[in-house]
Amino acid sequence: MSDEIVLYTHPMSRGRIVRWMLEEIGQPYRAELLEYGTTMKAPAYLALNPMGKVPTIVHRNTVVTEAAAICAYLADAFPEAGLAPPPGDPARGPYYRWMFFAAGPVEAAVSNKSLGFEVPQERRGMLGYGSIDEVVNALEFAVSQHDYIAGDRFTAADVYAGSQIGWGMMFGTIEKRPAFARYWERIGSRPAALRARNIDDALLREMQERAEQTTAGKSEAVP
Ligand SMILES: N[C@@H](CCC(=O)N[C@@H](CS)C(=O)NCC(=O)O)C(=O)O
Repeated sequence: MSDEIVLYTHPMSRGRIVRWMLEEIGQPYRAELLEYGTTMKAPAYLALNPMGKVPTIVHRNTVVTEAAAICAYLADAFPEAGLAPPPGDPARGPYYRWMFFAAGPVEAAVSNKSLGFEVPQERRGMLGYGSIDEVVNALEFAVSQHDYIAGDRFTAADVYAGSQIGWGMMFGTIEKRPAFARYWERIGSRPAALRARNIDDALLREMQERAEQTTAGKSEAVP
């Protein structure tokens, strides 16, 4: 059984959330970069993640997919990092609450909004997220109660929900409300968040340069 943590990712993906989490826990890890549509859909990777999506981690023969689940798993596997209130701690309630809220209603509402899908008023009751406005209002409530989403301490729920908020504001799917901007300022500039961002930005530049060189090589080869 290997103690090594392997992260399967792409630098422009939800894998960024997990890299941030890994940088927060401070354990060594190895990243395996996959390409959209090719290595991500190859049998070897589908055996780990039948969705053919990133991120996935493998640790001690355990495969974990789903960015929120990976964050929660890592927080529990490395309790010394103090990124999850322990079972029995009252803060475990809001920790679960907002982690699941971000992985379910927020993720679905934001994805649908970015696709231009509007939920008809009379159908809101049957959708887990109701409407994007209700979700964003609830999220604003969540980040306005304390400094962090589960209370007075930064946790893995901030990595996951905070990533949704930071990206949402950047891509225009979540309004830039003052409460979100203040929250993002508190968590998005943490040293681990900056390290993770720098690593993925550099990898993305390298991938883009390689792709440009390949395209240039191909067009030069055309007689
Ligand atoms: N529910 C998954 C979503 C993962 C996901 O959609 N990843 C995208 C990149 S951000 C992906 O791998 N897309 C490739 C594909 O579907 O072919 C999670 O939270 O980890």
